[in-house]
Amino acid sequence: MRRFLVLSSALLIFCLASPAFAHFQLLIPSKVFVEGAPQKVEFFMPFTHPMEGGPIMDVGKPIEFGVFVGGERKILNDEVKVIELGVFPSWHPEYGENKGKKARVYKAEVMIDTPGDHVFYVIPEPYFEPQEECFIWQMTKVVVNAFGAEEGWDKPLGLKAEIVPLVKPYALWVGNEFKGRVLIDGKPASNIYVEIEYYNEDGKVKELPSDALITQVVKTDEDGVFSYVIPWAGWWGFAALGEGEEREYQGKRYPVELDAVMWVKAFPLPEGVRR
Ligand SMILES: [Cu+2]
Repeated sequence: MRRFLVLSSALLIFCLASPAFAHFQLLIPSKVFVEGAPQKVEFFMPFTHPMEGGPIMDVGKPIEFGVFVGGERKILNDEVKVIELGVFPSWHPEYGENKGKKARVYKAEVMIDTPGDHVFYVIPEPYFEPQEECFIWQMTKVVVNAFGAEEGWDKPLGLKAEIVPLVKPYALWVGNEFKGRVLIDGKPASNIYVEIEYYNEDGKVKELPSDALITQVVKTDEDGVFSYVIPWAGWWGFAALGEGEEREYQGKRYPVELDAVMWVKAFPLPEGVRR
């Protein structure tokens, strides 16, 4: 599935006005549950268009990668490694500048040996999007549960922008509703867009009725709360689009789209009850 892109810069006003081209910071763990014995969990963190299966945007090393467990914050920047994946394909609007360029992707490996919810987060480097003339800055979370101790998933971490789940985020069946509250600078973000995409790993989804279905969109209510019913199994990303402070780049000031992102995995229905 590849979109046919006819983008004219005149049509693009700035980040918040163009939800048709959604970027997501991924933070995908190799497992959601650690059980039995201490285990290593690997985290994959490309900045990409997950439903379209690419391309991967080239970004600098994350500002911070870490975990909250038992109310304590552990910074794990030393575990973050860079790998290079792919090049920009010609259909992507940023192709011109990036022709033939390899995109950097970050990975981390973390040993989990204590019980409790491990709320992992990444604060990436703000990404300058030349087509939209703005920065995209996505504070991203995912929860790994260890040894059955279910505590911590619903606590805010105090990130600049964050989704605080209102549903236990690692126990979702297909068809369950995922619900969260968006906080920006600690305050509920009302009436903002939340973009939702499936992580189309291995190109499982090949065709869509329209490009409109690449990204689904819901809005937060007065209290910053949004909800979404997950239609099929796999990893789903939620990106609540906020507004940050302007940032300077090559002598000019640009708007910053400050987003709160969270990843959840929906499990297929158990065999005996599947329709
Ligand atoms: Cu892009």
